[in-house]
Amino acid sequence: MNKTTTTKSAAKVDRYQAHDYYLMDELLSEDHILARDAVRDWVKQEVSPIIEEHYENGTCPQHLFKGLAEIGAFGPSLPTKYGCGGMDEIAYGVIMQELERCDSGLRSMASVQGSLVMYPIYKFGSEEQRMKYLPKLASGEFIGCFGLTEPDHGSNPAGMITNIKDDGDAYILNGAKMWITNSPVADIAVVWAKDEEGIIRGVIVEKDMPGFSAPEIHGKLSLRASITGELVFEDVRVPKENVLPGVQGLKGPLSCLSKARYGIAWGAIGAALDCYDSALRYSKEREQFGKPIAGFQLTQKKLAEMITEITKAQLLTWRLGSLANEGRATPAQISMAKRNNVHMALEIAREARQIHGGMGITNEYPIMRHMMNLETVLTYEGTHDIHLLITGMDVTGLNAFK
Ligand code: TGC
Ligand code: FAD
Repeated sequence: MNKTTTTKSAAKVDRYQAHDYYLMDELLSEDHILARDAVRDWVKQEVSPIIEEHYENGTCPQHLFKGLAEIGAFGPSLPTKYGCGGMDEIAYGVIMQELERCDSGLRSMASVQGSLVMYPIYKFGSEEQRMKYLPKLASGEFIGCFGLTEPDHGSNPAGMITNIKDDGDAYILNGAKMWITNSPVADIAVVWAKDEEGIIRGVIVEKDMPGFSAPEIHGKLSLRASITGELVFEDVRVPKENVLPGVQGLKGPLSCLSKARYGIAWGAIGAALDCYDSALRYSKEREQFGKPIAGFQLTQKKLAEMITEITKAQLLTWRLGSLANEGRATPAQISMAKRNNVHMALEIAREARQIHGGMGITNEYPIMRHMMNLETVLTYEGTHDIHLLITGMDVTGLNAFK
């Protein structure tokens, strides 16, 4: 029988069972499975019991940064020399999937740190910058954030107005960034700004630099367990040694986005799996008209279509991971997977909500939380429509953005 009242903050028992309809686990190496299972166990023990409460309260479980570091979620595919995992892109993917199986905000904590902060420092930073920041970010001692989006420039970051001006041994940074995951709790921010020639450069801003503030954005009804803020720069003096020397132009931030979008493609499957798992269990336990609702054809249609879509997304993502390991995954291929998998997960959340009936809208089940989170995931890292236009341009050679 259903509980008729919902709990405000009771710890939840995580009943998740993994689903692997096409035996995808057979494609994973022993290392992948070890990494995946370590994250799965940690999530069940440390995060599942508290995530609903943080989501409801709109608080970020900041103590989890250390735990995420311990399970190797920060920069899993970056070199061990800098305290990172030294694993391949599929290991990175399966880790993101297990995190987002619990909550998209949890995956965000890891993907911003690893793909949007550590990756650009590794890829475009000097050896000194790498040694200074990467081990501290990998261990969770430092938290980072990534500033690209501005109040008036979201889908079109090339229009940014945040800028740096030469001032001897430093640059003077002015401007503002909006919707920045982790910014109010970050020790450093990788910020993209235009120099005096209008060329986009990456700079590392440290939290105690005078003129820098990171106010929290309140009122989010999605991704509530993740903290989001602004970045405000008022004549911030950034030493020249904090400029990333290895890249100029929009391809700098966009290549970080490719790395993070790849992680989201994997992660969204996790959210879909959790919704499917909950719907399958509920439909076998819930009886109406004298039998489990799983026995009705219309419920089976929903469940069969869910596992079909999940399996298609798993295969797409597996192939993308193989290409990424060979350095052959194109930005457009990554866009296709991000767009398809997030949309798939959102549709599955909606179907799963129906299977749970009225209980589907309560905090007894993770469905509404996933659904609300996925509305953000559909928009950040490039909106659903922007990714469609990337695919459109890739197949036609014609740019329909402008
Ligand atoms: P465009 O002329 O197409 O490209 C400029 C240069 O960049 C190269 N490039 C890429 N390189 C690597 N990876 C990619 N994905 C790339 N996309 C493009 C391109 O080859 C070119 O290189 P070069 O050498 O010729 O200079 O640029 P555009 O201004 O026309 O813009 C294209 C567009 C609209 C697709 C792009 O601006 C875009 O992707 N917009 C969406 C913005 C976005 O995704 N923002 C995300 C902000 S970060 C975030 O949301 C974090 S959420 C974190 C969390 O909590 O998980
Ligand atoms: P807009 O760009 O204004 O788009 C509004 C609508 O117009 C969308 O539907 C879009 O698809 C459509 N549109 C825009 N251009 C076109 C076009 N050419 N053709 C057709 N349709 C178009 N950013 C960061 O830099 N760092 C972060 O850490 C970060 N974290 C985030 C966390 C959260 C919770 C959220 C909500 C956002 C975050 N973002 C971050 C910002 C995110 O990347 C942007 O919200 C996203 O890129 C869209 O920008 P926008 O919100 O300004 O929407």
